[in-house]
Amino acid sequence: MIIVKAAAVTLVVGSLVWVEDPEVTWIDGEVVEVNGDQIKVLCTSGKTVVVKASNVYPKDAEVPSCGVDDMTKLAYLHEPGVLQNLKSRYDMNEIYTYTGNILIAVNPFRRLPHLYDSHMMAQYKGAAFGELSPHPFAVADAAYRLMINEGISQSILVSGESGAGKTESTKCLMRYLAYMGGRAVAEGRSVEQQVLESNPVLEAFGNAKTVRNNNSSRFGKFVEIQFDQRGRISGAAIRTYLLERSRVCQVSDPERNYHCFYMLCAAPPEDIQRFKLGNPRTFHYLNQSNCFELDGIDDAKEYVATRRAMDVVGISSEEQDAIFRVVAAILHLGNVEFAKGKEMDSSVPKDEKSWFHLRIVAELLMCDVKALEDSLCKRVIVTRDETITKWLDPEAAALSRDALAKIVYSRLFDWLVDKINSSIGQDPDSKSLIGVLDIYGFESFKTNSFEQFCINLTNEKLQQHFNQHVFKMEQEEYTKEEIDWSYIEFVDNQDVLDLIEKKPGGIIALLDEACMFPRSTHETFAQKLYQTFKNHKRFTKPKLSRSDFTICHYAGDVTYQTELFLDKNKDYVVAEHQQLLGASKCSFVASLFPPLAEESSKSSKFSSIGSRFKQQLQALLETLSSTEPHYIRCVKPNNLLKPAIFENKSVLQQLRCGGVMEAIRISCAGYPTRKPFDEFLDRFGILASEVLDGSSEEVTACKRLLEKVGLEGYQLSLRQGIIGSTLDSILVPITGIAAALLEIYLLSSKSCIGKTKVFLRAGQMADLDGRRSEVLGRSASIIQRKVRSYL
Ligand code: AOV
Ligand code: MG
Repeated sequence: MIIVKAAAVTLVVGSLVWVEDPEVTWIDGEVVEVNGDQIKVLCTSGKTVVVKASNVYPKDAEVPSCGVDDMTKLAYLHEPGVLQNLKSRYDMNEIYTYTGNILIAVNPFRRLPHLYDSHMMAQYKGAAFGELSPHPFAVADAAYRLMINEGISQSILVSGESGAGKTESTKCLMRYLAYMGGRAVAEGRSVEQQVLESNPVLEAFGNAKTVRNNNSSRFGKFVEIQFDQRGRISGAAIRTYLLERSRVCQVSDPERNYHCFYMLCAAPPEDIQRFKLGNPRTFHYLNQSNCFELDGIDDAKEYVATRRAMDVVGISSEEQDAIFRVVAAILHLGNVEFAKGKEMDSSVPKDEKSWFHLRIVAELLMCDVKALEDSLCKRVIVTRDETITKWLDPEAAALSRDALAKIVYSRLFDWLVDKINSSIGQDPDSKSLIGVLDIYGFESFKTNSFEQFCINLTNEKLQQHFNQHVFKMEQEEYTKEEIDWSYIEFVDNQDVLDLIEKKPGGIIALLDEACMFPRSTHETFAQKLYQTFKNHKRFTKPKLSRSDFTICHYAGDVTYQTELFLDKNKDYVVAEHQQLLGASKCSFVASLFPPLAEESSKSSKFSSIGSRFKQQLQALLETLSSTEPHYIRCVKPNNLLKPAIFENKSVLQQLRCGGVMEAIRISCAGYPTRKPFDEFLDRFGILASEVLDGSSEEVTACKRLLEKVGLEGYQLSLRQGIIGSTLDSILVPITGIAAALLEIYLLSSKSCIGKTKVFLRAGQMADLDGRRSEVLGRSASIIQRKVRSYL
C-alpha cells in the first residue's frame, strides 16, 4: 500500500478528500490512485482529476448529512468543511450556524415567520446558549442574561456585505430585547415601542434600493439600549454614521433615491396638493433612474406607516408636516435648471419651468425667492478691503443647487436622529446597556471612492476588535481546561490602521493637508501618498495609474480612485446657503441651520469628514471595548437575491472578509480540534486497542493512546503537571533564550490533555483519521485474504 503524507494528512486509496475546483471552489471525491505526491481523485461530479497531495483537504466522512449546528464540532476546521456545513444546513432552511460563540446567518431571501414569532421568543427566554438551534434570539438572550447576572454592558455586532441581512438581524435582536425588557402592561408609547418604531422612521429616510439590496441602509447605526436595575428598558440612544449624501441628487439605474421621496409622491391627495407634488417621473432627482416602484412595496401605505411610526417616536404632526415639506422642497429644487445669463460666465434659472420650481422651493422652505436665486447663482467673496460678488456659470450653479439639496437632506436626517433620541430619552441612572451595531460591511467595487475608504476603515477597526476578542475567547477556553496558552501567535492588522489613521503621516492626515492647501489636486495628493508610502507593506501604486492607490486590507486588496477624495472630505456649508436658510420664516427649517459660532463663520478653515469619522469610530470602539461583545456574521448566499441558491465562491469570499476564516485561523494557531475524552477514544481506540482494556480512567486511556500514536500528550495544566509547574515557578523569572526554548518545546507538542477534552494541533486529527482508515483498510484486506484462503 502506498501512503503519501502531505499537508499533514495521510492519504491512501479510498481516502475522502476535497479538491479545489474553479467553479464550486471545493468539490469532494475519493482518492483512486497515489503516485508519489500526485494523487488521482474521482470527484462526485464524475470528473477525475490528478492533483498534488498537498493541495487537497481531508473530508470528514462522519459529518451527518444535515450538518452540525456549531462549526467547532467539525473534525476538520478548513474552508471546504465549513462551506459544506453551511450549505447542507441552508438546503434545509437552517439558516443559522454557530462557530463557537459567533452566529453565522445566511440570508434565506424568503420569509420564515415561524422562526421569529412570539412562541419562539418564549422558547429562547432563559434557555442555555447552544441548547436550542442557533438563533439571533439566543445571542440576544445570552447578552441580556450576562448583563443582568454580571452587570456587564454588552454589545452585539452585526456585519456582512450589502444585502446579507444585517438590518433584518438587528431588528430581530431589538424585538427580542424589547420583549425581555418590556413592561407587562402596555403603556401606550412605551420606551421599548419607541425604540422599535425608530427603525421604520430611519429606514424611510436613510434606506434606498440599490443593486445589491432593495432596502439598503445608506448609513451605519449603533443603538444603545439602556436598562434599569430590574432589567427593564429605561432609555436608548441611537448613533448614526456617514449617511450617503450623494444619493440625494445622483441616482443610477436601476437604483432609487431614499424611500421617503417616493412615499411622499404617493401621499394622500391633500398632501400632494399642499406640497405641489406629482408623478415621481417628473422629478430630476428621481428620474435619472428608471426604477420608481419596488416589488411588493406600496409607497402609499409606507407613507401612512412612516407617519404612524413618527407619531410613536414622538414627532408631532406639525413637525411631520415640516419634514415632508422639506423633502418636497428638495424634489422641486432638483428641477431648477440653469442657463447662461447676461453677464460673462453668469447663470439664471433656465426657463419658466425652472422659475416655477424655484418659487415653490422658496415657498416650501419659507425663504426669499431672490435670496434663493442668488445663493444658487452667485458667490460673495469677502476680502480685507472689499466685497466682491462673483457669478457662477450654469454648471457651477447646478453644483451649488446639488450642494444645497445634500446639506438640507443630511441636516434633516441628523435632526430626525436627535429628535428620536431626545424623545425616547436617556436614562442617566442606567447601569448597563446592550448596544447593537448594524454597520456597512467591507466593500470592494470596480471603482472605489472616499465612501469605500471610510467603510473599509470601519471594517479594519472592527476586525481588529474581533480578532482580539476571538483570541481572548480562545485563551479563556484553554484556561477553563487548565491548559497553557502562552505560545499562541497572533498577527493583527495594526499596520493597515496605522497606514490610514496615524497622526501625523497617515492617509487621512495627508488628505486633510491636501484639502487645506488651495493648490492641491487629487494628483498631487496621490503623488504625496506614493512618496510617503513607497515602502509600506500594505500600500501599492497600481502600475498604469497616476492617481489610484491600493490598500492591502485584511479582506483583500482594494484600489481606490482619488478623483473625488478631496471634495468628499470637505464638509462645509456654503455661507450663502447658511444665511438663506438660517433666516427662514419656518422655525423648523431655521433650526436645521443654527447660527455658526463667530469664529468659524469667519475663518475659511474646512472641517474634515475623514477626521471626524475617524473620531466617531474611535468613540464607538471605546464604547465597544467597555462591553462584552457578541458577533453575528451575515452571509449573502447569492447575488440574485433569490431563495435556495447557495453560491460557494461568493460565500467563501464573505467568510474570509467577515473574519470567520480568520477566527478559524486564530483558533488553528492553538489546538483547534477538541474532542471530549469518550468521543476521542471511540474514534481512535482502534489505533491502539490495548489502551481500551477498561481498567484505566478515560483520561489515562487518552494519554496512553496519544503516546502509542506518537502524539505525546502533555498535561499542560496551569496548576499541575510537569510543564504547568515549570511555568508557574520558572516562567516568570526566565526570559530570553530559556523562554524561547520553552516555547519551541511547547510548540512541538502535537496534543494536549485538558480536564475534559483532548486538544489537537491543526492537521493532527486528519493524520489520525488517515491512520484509522489505513488500519481499517488493512483489517479489511486481512479479512479478504482469509476469505480467499478458505476457498
Ligand atoms: P443588510 O442590512 O445587510 O444590507 P437587509 O437586512 O436589509 O440587508 O436584508 C436584505 C433583504 O434580505 C431583506 O430586505 C429581506 O428581504 C431579506 N432578508 C434578510 N434577512 C432575512 C431573514 N432573516 N428572513 C427573511 N428575509 C431576510 V445593507 O443595509 O444593503 O449593507 O447596506
Ligand atoms: Mg441594512
